[in-house]
Amino acid sequence: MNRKQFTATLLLTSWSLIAHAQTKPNIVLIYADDLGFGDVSCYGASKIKTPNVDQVAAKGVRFTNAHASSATCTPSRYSLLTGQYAWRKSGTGIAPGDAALLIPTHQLTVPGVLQKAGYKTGVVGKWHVGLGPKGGPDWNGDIKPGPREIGFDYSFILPATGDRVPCVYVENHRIVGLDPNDSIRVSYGAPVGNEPTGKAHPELLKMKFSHGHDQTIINGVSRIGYMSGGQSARWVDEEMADVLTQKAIQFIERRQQEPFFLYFATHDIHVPRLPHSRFAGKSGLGPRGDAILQLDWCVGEITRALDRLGLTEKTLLIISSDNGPVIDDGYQDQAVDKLNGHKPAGPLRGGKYSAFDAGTRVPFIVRWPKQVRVGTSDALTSQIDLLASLATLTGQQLRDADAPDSFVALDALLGKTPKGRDYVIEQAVGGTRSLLKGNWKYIEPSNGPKVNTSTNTELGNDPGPQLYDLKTDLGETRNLATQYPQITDELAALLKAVTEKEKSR
Ligand code: NG6
Ligand code: CA
Repeated sequence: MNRKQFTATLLLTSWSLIAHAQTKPNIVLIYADDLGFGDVSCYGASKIKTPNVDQVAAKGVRFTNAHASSATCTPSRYSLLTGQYAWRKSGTGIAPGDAALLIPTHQLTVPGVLQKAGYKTGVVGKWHVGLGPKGGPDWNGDIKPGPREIGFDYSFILPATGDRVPCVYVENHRIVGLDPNDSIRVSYGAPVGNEPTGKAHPELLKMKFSHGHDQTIINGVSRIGYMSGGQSARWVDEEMADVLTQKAIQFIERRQQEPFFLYFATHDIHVPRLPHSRFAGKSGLGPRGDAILQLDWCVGEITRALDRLGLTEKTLLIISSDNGPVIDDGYQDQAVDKLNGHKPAGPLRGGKYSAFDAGTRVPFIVRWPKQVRVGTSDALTSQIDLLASLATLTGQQLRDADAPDSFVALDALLGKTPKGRDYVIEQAVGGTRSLLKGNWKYIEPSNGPKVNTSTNTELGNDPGPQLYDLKTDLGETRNLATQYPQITDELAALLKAVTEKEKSR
């Protein structure tokens, strides 16, 4: 090879390396649980500091109008993973801990499409979209189908939530640390075994329940559901963030040579809020604030690991939340008393469960050094678009039936255009839907309760249609439906049209 040829080869190689780095970045999605629009300092929280999240935002795009698909966990995660509105599929409401896998194994998913693009894919953390066949999984045997059957090469998960049994980790197909001589039983119906419940033995609790959460006591905390056995496999809530973060970093370390996708679904800041003693008492806002500090630490551990491995520039990092904030979600953890002026929802109305915007408008940050336009974006965006967008980013074509409600929003996600989706549909608990378009928000009529009296959340239900101008009234205080009947009807018709078709893409 002469010098000219050598230079040409060198140029070509470095060009293709750059091109490769551009099209096949690693993708890390840190998906917090119940983190509100106002819960982190880069979104305006002043009573709590989240330096690690803020640092990601400072080098990325921070979205002010980004939405989870639903105001609760299961439907949000279902939609994020499949690119299909959860309300198109029955049984996707908040799932019990023994629900069967909600995602059919033939359906295209975010990890599935990335697998096709040559990625190694992993999920670490909260799952909550069901496991096993109809009737639920065999907890003592191979737990499948699950993450591995819908596109993840590796999984280390909490089957449902921190407050639901079984309180064990599942790695790939098996419960971690399960002693075959101490088989585990799980029930969401009649009690199983004879372990104490919170209801019968509140004196045994280290954190008392405020509503629900009065069944089997695990690690001093009573849960939703009954379980017995599996003693050696039970998690310790205070160690959970450490365990999950370590597994997430191990996944990154092992897969660093190939493009990887990591879905790191933290337990924080969901109940029960029992952060490690390193964080307990540190925020001054009680365990809810301490859990935010712990979440921020997790984010820092991931970004430091990416730095250490030289992967930061090759990694598209997303931080978001599955639904908005709730203060008392079933345990007496001082969250209400110690709020100290902190506003978990920021300027928004409602919260987790709600049709008002705090239910689904969540922090959403995208960092990809040298590829994103750093700054703030007001583009209307939805987590449901991740599937089509990441497919496009990695050169994958979708078939007609795939990801029926997922649009390619790559330029918006990278902060390159302020133009986002034309409209966004959100779903509250109980099914009430809203539609956002431009500055308007329409909430469909519903006879559901106005307030969840246990959590003290305004649910946004009303028997008549609601219309808000979010540009002048972000807090949704003035219903303009009677003043603007034509706009109300237009948005209602659009929602109806999207509902009647099988897909919106
Ligand atoms: C509710 C639970 C709440 C929480 C929620 C699911 C009661 C009284 N409340 O039913 O504590 O677990 O479900 O939260 O049981 S989510 O973030 O996973 O959607
Ligand atoms: Ca949640």
